[in-house]
Amino acid sequence: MKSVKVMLVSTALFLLAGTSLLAQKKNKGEWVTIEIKTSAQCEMCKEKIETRLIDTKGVKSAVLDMTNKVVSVKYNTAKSDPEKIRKVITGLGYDADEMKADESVYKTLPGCCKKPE
Ligand SMILES: [Cu+2]
Repeated sequence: MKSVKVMLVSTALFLLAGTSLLAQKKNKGEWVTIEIKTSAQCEMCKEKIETRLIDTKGVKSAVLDMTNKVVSVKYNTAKSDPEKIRKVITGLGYDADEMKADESVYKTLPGCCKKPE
């Protein structure tokens, strides 16, 4: 009888440990890469956007390809999302996909970083 009790308790503990492990895994999120089309114009823009993105919470890497102005961003799904990442870019004065640049910041960009008229 005693061994049945021990077995039940250990089964319960095992299940508990299992579910908390699952929960932990869920909270950790996963690393995914998204591509965002920007309005970057020069190397200065590239540098600025990449640096700021890498400093953003939940972002591991950011590489802007100047041939197509697309930035590849690797982020953790538990800590960030595409919306937040696009907002970082628009906050620097650049368009991010369909999201428009922050107008007041765009106005302060050097001439070489502005979109050609
Ligand atoms: Cu620039």
